[in-house]
Amino acid sequence: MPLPVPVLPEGVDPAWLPPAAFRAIGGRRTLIRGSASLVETVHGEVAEACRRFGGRVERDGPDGGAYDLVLALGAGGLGDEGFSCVREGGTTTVTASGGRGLLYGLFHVVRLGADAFRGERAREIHRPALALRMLDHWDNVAVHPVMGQVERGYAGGSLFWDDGRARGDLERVRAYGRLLAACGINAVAVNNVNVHATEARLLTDRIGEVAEIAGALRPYGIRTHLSVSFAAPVVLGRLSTADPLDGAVRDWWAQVTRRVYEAIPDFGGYVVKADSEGQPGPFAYGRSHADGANLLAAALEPFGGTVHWRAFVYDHHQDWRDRTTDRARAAHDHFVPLDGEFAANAVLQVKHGPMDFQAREPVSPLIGAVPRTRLAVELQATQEYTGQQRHVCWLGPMWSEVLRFRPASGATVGETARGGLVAVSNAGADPFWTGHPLAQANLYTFGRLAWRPDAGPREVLGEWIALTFPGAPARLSEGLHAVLDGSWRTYEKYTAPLGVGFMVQPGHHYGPSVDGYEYSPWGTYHFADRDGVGVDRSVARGTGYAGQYGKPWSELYESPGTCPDELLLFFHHVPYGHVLKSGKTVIQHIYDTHFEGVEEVAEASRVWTGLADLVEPGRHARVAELYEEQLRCAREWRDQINSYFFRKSGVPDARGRRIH
Ligand code: GCW
Repeated sequence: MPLPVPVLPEGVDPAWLPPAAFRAIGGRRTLIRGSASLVETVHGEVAEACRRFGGRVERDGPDGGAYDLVLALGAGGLGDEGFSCVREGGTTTVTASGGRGLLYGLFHVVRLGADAFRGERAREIHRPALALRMLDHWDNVAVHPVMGQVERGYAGGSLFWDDGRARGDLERVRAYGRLLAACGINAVAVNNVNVHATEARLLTDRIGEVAEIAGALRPYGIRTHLSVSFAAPVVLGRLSTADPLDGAVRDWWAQVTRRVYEAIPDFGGYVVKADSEGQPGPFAYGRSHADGANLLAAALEPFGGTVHWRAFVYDHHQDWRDRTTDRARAAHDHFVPLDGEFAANAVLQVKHGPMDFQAREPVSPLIGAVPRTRLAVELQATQEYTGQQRHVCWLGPMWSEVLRFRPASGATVGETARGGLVAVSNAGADPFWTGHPLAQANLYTFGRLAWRPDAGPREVLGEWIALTFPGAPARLSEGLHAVLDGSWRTYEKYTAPLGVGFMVQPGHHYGPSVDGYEYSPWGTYHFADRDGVGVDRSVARGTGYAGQYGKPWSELYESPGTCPDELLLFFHHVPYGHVLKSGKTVIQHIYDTHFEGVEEVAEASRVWTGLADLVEPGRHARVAELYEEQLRCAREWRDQINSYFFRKSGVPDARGRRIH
């Protein structure tokens, strides 16, 4: 039986799957062959498209030239997720070895649109470069007194949970799964890595609620994962210890995990934030993080599950007076000595930068430094530090730079992430899914880069535009490129300069506060004084962090003369008069970029205004309104940063602009 396409609740945006995106398929004759549960999903999609656009779909019919499109299970060797696509003699044929592959093949044809049915197409084989393409939701089940329903969520409530319980509305979850499948995502962790009391129980007596979500996501090839508390045996099991080497603790995890698999046979595994920002972990028992991860890995192993163990372990009670501790060093210091000790089904999940999802950071030196450990790279689609989905900040170029970076090991980050690519989700119950309608582009881009980390981000953005705005005239797609392509660099220009990071309002992290974290325990300092600014992380004079990289990066980052401009203040404390490679002094660079950043936002907002006749009024108005806020906030950043550094340095702007 074909699986009906989910019906979007009234008022919810179809994002990159508007009905018109299926026009080319829906008007044609399609044959579907093979049996597997996901083939029913494919059939449902094509049937719905045909219902709308007048085409025809048949199941398991005979060969023959009568079809425009054949979607067939058959050929081996393409893996569960791969597919081939060829067009000859007037028929486009997608072949896959497994149901997921066929679904991805269908969405490939959707992306091609009418081009899928023109002329001849040589056979192409598509396979994901990374087997795991995952979203981590920082969703709480119960509304948290400080963090709310979704920690760092800027898109309304949770898609899964509402004020203490699972949402009844699984149709919306199904629609979400469908969107995710269309960009290649195949795994979702449904609760926050900070596991509070209510959420801890999802693992045991509330696993049924997780099973329902898993049931809604399964037809789209998405596996469900759960964040768990390392202290669960104590908190839930009433054991006196959670010591990973204790026999009773191991038995407890084994039994609980068996019950999880009874409820969810294709369960993906656990995500764990341990000994990090107050979460419990193995340190309390004098055990290592490999001991901790291997405990859960052993429980999951009989069922083929994986534990994603986060490497975000650092001292968040640092004394700002102490210049020897460097938060940036922490993940490498903790985990490099454990290389080779993790079980085969334990994945070390590393944030892409050494600090915390800033608009600019170097690539984490841990990536490439643990060759005997399966590693997943974690990105942040939710825009905690990049404008909180009130600012346009398309992260494709940043992620692509990270994924193409070559640590000393020689392979790119994308190639090193054998354990997968993960993003903290930016989606929620908001009618546009992501709060800011243009932030949908981040979610789509993440999925496509996880499928192909070496893909060109601008091309991916082009796909998103073509799908989201079917038949967009050139003026619209050019306008969208104009406001999105450079938006990350624009954001970088008006916020913290030259890789120094933070300078945000403490707590919620929105808007500027240059010294907001300067005397705090969080380890996020810029050390500005009257002479200069930046953190000395050199080996010769500073914290030694630069030495955590292999060559050539350790040498390049070591000296201000060779360090790339955009990371200068991350690695060095330099005088305001220090001349950058660009030929400008640091202070003049700060002034110039902050004036430019605001102008660029104003220009983007003008471009958007000019697209009013080409975008539905609701979407246009929402973005226009958000541009007002972005512009206000960018001015605030410009004026606070420029005034702060003018007052510290006493150096006037060479161009005589007004600094308050
Ligand atoms: O970026 C920081 C956030 C925390 C988050 C933490 C993490 C889930 O401010 O809200 O906690 O990172 O990644 O664990």
